[in-house]
Amino acid sequence: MKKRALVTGITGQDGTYLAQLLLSKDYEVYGFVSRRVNQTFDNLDYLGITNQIKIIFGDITDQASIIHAIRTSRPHEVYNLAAMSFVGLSWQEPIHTAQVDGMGVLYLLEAIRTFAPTAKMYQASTSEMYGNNWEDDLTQNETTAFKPRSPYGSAKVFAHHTTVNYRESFNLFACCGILFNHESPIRGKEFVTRKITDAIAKIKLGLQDTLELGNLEARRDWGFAGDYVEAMWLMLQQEEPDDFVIATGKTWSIKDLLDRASKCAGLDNWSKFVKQNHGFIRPAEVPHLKGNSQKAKEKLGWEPRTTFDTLIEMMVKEDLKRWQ
Ligand code: GDR
Repeated sequence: MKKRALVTGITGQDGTYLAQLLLSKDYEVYGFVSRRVNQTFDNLDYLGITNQIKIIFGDITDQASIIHAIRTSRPHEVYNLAAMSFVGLSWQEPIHTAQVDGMGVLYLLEAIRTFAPTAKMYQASTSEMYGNNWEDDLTQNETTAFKPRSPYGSAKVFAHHTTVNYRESFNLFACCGILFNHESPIRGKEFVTRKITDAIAKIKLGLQDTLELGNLEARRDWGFAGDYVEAMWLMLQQEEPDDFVIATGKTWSIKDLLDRASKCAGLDNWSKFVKQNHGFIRPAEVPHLKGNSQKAKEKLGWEPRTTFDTLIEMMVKEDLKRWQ
């Protein structure tokens, strides 16, 4: 019998790579899709897997639709990747963000507890929950206290604690993956990596003159989304549910990212075309992220395979191809 997985947020970057992974493992994959948020299947089309997914329309803030999805798919595994995932927007839409990223998770947990109590659940937690907190060695791990700096981070902290609480109270097999930034050629263009690789490709080809960015000093731990979805799956294959940091253990500034992306496109000096736009500076910034994923290495046997240099090169090459 095939295993069945229900993936919320399947049309996003992570949902798409995860669906590809699950299909390669012979799962029956159900995708929970909101008609209102994202009606396109561009990412799934990009990987050529759209017609292998069973789509169930619904919304993570509409519990009746979640129950319908759970009862229809009868999942062995549920991956909750549905979210308002753009941190910058969360200051403009704080209530919507809390409803989707916070309350949505509670609706899902309740539906699983009631209608599929033996299903295993993955919750997409995030390094944004740490805010401006780190250990003495400047890394964040599973025990580092959360000090979120955005409505997005706060909503995710609520979702994280609620997931852990349902595990401890009702014995649900629920795991939180605390994923640090993870990117790919199908990353949304609102995120800084893809914004930069897309613009650099266009500048290289003479289709754009300038690139406007916010804070160039922030540091992030960037990995490849394709590697990170393997960690999600591994968490649900363990004997016991647990929470894991998934990261590369390295950190780069936006300036480092600009250096690398320009070099990949054969552009010599990004300061000629990059302009600072204060509109992209956040009301409160997370200055430094560098994850310690030692626990994932020891317990899941997971390690990132793709280096930062390879990742950025992959993204720039793909964007050059798209605009040529
Ligand atoms: P982040 O990703 O907020 O870390 O969350 P993002 O790429 O949006 O920002 C990274 C850093 O770059 C700085 N920055 C800019 N960011 C954007 N988007 N646009 C700009 O013009 C710009 N200029 C500078 C930001 O200030 C920030 O410091 C991502 C999301 O995928 C979350 O959903 C996820 O939980 C975390 O990663 C892990």
